[in-house]
Amino acid sequence: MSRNKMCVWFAVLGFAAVCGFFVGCKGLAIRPTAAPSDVLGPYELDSDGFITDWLVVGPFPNPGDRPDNKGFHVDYLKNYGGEANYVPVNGNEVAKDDKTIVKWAQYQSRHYSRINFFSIDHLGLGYNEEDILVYAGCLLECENDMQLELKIGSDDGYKLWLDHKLIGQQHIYRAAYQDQETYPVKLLKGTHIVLIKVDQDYGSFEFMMRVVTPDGKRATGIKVWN
Ligand SMILES: [Ca+2]
Repeated sequence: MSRNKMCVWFAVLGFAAVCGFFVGCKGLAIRPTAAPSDVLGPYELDSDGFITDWLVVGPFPNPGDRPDNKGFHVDYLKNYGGEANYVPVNGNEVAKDDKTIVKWAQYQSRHYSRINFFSIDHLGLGYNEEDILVYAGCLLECENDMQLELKIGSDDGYKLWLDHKLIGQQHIYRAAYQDQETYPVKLLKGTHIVLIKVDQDYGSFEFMMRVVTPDGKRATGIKVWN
């Protein structure tokens, strides 16, 4: 075989190997950007499958009135790659449009499935503060490939990204109840990034998310990292 032909074959084989790698990785989560020592956890889902350990950042403005508070459509992470590309990391800063800085920090809800944003000290929210929104995120590590359901309850609306893909949104005004929406997902073995943005018009301000099997049971073999 001539030298030129060999070069062509090496190029073809190299291309095939790279394609095979990416096909094999399809659906796998992007690895966390933080060094392992900076990632908090692991934590367990609670007895009903709720995620109780989150990184949270905010608040951000959500001006306007029902039915269209404006912050819902504003990407407050646009200077950091955008909501769809974002990886929450404990301690990372987010500069707001008014030049103030907010930081991602952990909140652990040990006794309640609801994540009540008014209970999160580092958000510094006033009593029943209105017209705001926050982001929350975590990593889910699956020990095997799993068919699961993510079930959400929210007050008020939300956008939900899984591994940088917008998988659900509700621009809505309501009280939060368990399992208001269900999103079936197949999570492959590895680490997956969950990012949710919850907005607030007035009144209570909270959300809840649980991870269950298709028959509604608490998922096993999942660890939560912050
Ligand atoms: Ca509300």
